[in-house]
Amino acid sequence: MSDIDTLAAEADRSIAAAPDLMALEALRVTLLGKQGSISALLKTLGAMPPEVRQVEGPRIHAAREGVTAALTARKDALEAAALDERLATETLDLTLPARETPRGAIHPVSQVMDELAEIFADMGFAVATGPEIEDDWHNFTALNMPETHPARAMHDTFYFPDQMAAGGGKMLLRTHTSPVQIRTMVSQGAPVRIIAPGRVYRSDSDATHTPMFHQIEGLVIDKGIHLGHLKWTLETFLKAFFERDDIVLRLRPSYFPFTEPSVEVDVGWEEVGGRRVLGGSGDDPGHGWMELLGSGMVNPRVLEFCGLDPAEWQGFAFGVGVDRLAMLKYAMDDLRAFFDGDLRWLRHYGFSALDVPTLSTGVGARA
Ligand code: 2NL
Repeated sequence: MSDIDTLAAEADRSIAAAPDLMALEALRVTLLGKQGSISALLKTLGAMPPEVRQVEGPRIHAAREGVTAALTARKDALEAAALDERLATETLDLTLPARETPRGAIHPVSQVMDELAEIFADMGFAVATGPEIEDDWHNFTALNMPETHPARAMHDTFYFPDQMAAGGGKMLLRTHTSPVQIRTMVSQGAPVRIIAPGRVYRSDSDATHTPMFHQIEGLVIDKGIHLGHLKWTLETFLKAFFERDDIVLRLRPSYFPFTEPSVEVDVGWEEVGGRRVLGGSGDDPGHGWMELLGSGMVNPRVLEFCGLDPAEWQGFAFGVGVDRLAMLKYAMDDLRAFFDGDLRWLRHYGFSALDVPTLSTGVGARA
């Protein structure tokens, strides 16, 4: 056997015996590297007489190809074995519970918004949203508040000094979510049954007012709608929200430019353990009334602004502060803490992501 055959046979033996990829790579360098033994054989070709080279050349090249193929085959085998071993040892038990409990908390305002959506969805209302930057037509004019209307001043509006709407009107931060309902009536016509929850802005800041707060408005437009529908809807909503069947409403005449007649809604409260809790008639001894909502029958002029014929369509609307509802339901006494972003407050008053409000468990249930 020539030295080529010996070298090739030895190489095959050590390649087959290489225990791991690192040993195999070391072998590759020893055989095929610049200083490798096969490379050394190749270098001898130059000094050979042509007739010898014609015989030895193909043998050396064949040996190199054989070694290369053996290296590749052993590499594939070692890698397959390593994968098999990982697959056998690295098992995942998908039935194990999460190791970490979820961090973070749902803000009470978000939780209450979800509760409201759930309650009104059950009564057939859809949730509508719209822009927080509005023009004065959608925020005021269409709501029967012309340029000179004193209620415009009452709303303490944040105007954008340099922006004008397409029609030449002023741009502003919406002062209520009514423009969402205006947009819905204009674009979809009647009938309508929506709630519009969201952020609203008024230039007002003290212990009980923040310049940004949350409001939810409701709007129903259909044929033959009257105050009875309004009262039933608000009563059903408040009973579901406060999870008490003895919620008593008192409707008082009021004034809003966008409703006629306008109705302010008070809810009876009683004192329990030094705290005012909603429930019972406010006229009973030890009880009182708390103003909670504004509402009314949609002013025919508003319907006309939206392209609806008031002879055909009627409706009711209401508006209520979400932050206020959250404070009442979850016994929080400081509105400003809502927007401080204090994690200690949020851990105390926040909700688990698992506390999804559903009517079947009661919208206020904590998991
Ligand atoms: C309040 C009063 C209210 C409305 C909002 C409304 C919307 C349209 C038409 C007519 Cl599109 N009305 N919304 C009606 C009455 C009262 O909110 O005191 N909110 C906190």
